[in-house]
Amino acid sequence: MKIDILTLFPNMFDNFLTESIIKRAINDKKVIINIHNIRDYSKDPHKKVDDYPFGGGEGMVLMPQPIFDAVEHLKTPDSYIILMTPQGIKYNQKKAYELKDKKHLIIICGHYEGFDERIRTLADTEISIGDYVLTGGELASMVVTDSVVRLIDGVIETNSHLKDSFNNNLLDYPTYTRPADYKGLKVPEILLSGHHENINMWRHEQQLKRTKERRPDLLEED
Ligand code: 6GU
Repeated sequence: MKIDILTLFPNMFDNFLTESIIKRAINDKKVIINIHNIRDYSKDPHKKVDDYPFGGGEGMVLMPQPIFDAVEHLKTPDSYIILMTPQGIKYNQKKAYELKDKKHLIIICGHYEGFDERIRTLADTEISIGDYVLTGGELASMVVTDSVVRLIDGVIETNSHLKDSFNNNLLDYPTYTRPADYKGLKVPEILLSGHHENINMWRHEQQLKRTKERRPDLLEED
């Protein structure tokens, strides 16, 4: 998979790309991630990327030209174009699985107070990562990228993500490691029993219990 990210703040991605699982996935050639500075595509002599809103109002608006040109430059028949915006469809694990099967993602990060409405016509989908406002789409694009890359075959053990919270709309079961008794806080007896069938049943019960208590909304989703 290839992921091209369009941003006004490319440095925000430095640590994201050079640590942990994402770094390994890139080194192992499971994914190519390119960060593009939207400003590099500006045709303005001063590399301007935003302007005042028609009709007046607060703040500056991202102009269409740099983004249209960047997308035109990067787009292929395999591209799936995502616009990060708080007005998008709320992101979840199901959407992550859908995106994992795309060959090429182009992710556009909105910034400042907004972007020219015509930029929307470029996008196949608009994604928000939740009901709160960020200063820009950069962190949101990293959230989406991280959640998709870890699902790519061979990036982490498949068994590991099949048991994740939100597969089958259930939260994770509790896990423990040594010691079996820490300051009087004891590991449930059943996990020390070595009886794998019972342990699996217990874990499934715990998932249901937790989900009912903490996220009953998940049990109503399809
Ligand atoms: Cl994608 N962008 C911004 N600016 N804020 C957000 C968001 C995106 N998702 C949730 N809040």
